[in-house]
Amino acid sequence: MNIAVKTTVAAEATAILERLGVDKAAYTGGDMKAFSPITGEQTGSLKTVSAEEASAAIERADAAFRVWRLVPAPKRGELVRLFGEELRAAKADLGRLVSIEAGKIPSEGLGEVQEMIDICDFAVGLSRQLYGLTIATERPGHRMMETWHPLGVIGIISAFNFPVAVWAWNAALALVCGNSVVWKPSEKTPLTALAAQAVLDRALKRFGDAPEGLSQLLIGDRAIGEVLVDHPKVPLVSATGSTRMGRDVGPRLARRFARAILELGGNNGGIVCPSADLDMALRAIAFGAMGTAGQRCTTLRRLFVHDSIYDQLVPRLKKAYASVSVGNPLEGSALVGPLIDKLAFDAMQKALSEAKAHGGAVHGGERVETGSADAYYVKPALVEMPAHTGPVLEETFAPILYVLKYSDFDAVLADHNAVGAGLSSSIFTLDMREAERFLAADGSDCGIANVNIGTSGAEIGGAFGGEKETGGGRESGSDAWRAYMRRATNTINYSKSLPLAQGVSFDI
Ligand code: UN1
Repeated sequence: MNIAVKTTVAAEATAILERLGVDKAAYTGGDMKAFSPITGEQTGSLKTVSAEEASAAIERADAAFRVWRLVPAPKRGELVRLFGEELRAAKADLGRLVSIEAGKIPSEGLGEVQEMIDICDFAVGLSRQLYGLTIATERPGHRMMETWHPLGVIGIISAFNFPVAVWAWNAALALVCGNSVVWKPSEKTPLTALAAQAVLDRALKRFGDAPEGLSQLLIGDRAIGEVLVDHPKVPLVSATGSTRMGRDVGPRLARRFARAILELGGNNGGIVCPSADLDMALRAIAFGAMGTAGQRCTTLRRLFVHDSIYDQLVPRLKKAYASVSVGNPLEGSALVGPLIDKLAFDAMQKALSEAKAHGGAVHGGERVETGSADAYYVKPALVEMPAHTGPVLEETFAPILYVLKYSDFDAVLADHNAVGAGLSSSIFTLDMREAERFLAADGSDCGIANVNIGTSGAEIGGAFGGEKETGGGRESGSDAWRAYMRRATNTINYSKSLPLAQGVSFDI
């Protein structure tokens, strides 16, 4: 198959950066090259920071934190409100840049910016709701309460697949919670990071008197991420990426008793039960497995289909796979854009040959030529597997959906949970016993468990994250904000005596 791809993305990226007010010096003449997966062409060369500069940035952020923590939270919310306004104004440009740099189709590029706007709205409301509890005390004339205080410099390490939304989840909460932010974005998507930071800088300017250095961006490689992870003035690092990365970052943070929010791999499963609405399931599976070219943490990777409906669902699914449009996300109506790079393509091909070696029947998965040697488009792959084994047990960050037949509900639940990762999961059923069981303590072991909805595309209002090798962190909605603050328990004695807790007497 041949798809013509116009080689104009670099020029368009530059025009967007100029419109968003990014200093040209930041993305020209530097030592880190940026590329677009759409054509493989270079889109910029960015100035990187040294380890010393990164440390100095953290020190500045710490100084900013000491001022910002004393600003009343609703006033801090005003900064995030302005950020949301600036994002609304920049949505088309920033969404387009996400498409250019991460290869997302337009609605997903725009959706990513919408996710940033949504979290800003959420955080603004939160800025008036950073509640603590008042707790009954066992002593007369005493009061006990808890107070939530700002924490410090929040380090953010983000991945290419959500190059700006995940940063915004963290930054919006961190800022209303009274913290400063230092961000190390993926080396694969640095231009989007420059653009997002420029949008926040605009809000900071309008806000007026925020301390200098409140939100900073560190363009650099892994060594710069390590500075953030090891720096004693960074009490929390929120890191999104592979489980391998988390295995390094987690213990390093633990060694210095810093907090971690780890959002690592997902090997997300879906179960289609006999009573499922198959039309609905089909659409949800197609988006969950092929959307974003299989490059979401929440992408559907394992599908368990009851044997009584296998022959109704799977042929329709195969048809959808065979006919889905793959191509340049900036032109026309493709639903599946490129993989991020050659490494991703190679990993996909390796997983597919392993699947074949384990008896899998592979449909799709081949490269789609575009005329650009350095762009990696693929047909999404549907792989019918005879058993839950081999590559099925690992996350491969590419559009591969392993399809398995099941007959027993308990056995399929066990298989569903028998992988390292525990991020997202879903069940398609109209039988409330199955639905409730899936959500129960002995059901899905994931941080996200859905009924009649796919595994991906979570709203920001819920806490986002997963268990086991996904890292256990929670970001975004619900009470995820608590991780960005420190809790103090305060007991106040307004009586004239000093009763000790637990009835202890100590009379001197
Ligand atoms: C990720 O893939 O890293 O639930 C984040 C979703 C998006 C976020 C995904 N809201 O698919």
